[in-house]
Amino acid sequence: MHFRLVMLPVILLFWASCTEEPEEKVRIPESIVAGQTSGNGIVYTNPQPDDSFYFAGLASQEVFYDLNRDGNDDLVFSMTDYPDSVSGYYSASLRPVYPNQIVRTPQLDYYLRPLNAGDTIGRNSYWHEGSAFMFYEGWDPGHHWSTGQWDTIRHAFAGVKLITGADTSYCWISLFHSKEPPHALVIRDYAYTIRYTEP
Ligand SMILES: [Ca+2]
Repeated sequence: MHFRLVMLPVILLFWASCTEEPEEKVRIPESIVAGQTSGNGIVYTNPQPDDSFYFAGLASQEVFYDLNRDGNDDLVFSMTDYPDSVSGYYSASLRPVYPNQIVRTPQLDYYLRPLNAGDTIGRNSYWHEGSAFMFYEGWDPGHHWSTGQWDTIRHAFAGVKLITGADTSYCWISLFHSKEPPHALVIRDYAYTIRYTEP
């Protein structure tokens, strides 16, 4: 009896070592390319129809967006319109929900960088955790101004970094907007990186 009790843990240990699975290599992509729809660790989503947010004419309107559908909002799209009889402004902006980040324009800080298809989104992108304007248009008597690269660009890619626990996930969003009524922000499609097991 004593012998069996002593040997049992040894036998169990031997059995466990024999049945151990070969070690799997779990990786997460270190970057994503704007417009990339496939690859190891790439999740591509193409909402049908597009996710369209129409500005309801309120002074300010925010839309919370859960990009990776995990139940936690990742981004906030906002449109603001403050007109009165002589002056006002109209703007659209994107704010990452903490601790997420978005790619800004280095030479034009506080503005969301419009990325082109093929641009790499990764560690070396110009990240910021604050809100960034897509465009800002203002007017007062005899004066009208407009800033932000999206003022003249209707469609481009936005770069997003989702930080969930220990994982950093890089994303692109194909984003369209119309300044003309009805004001709209449209998410055409997007993709993000996730952990995957190397084949
Ligand atoms: Ca989420």
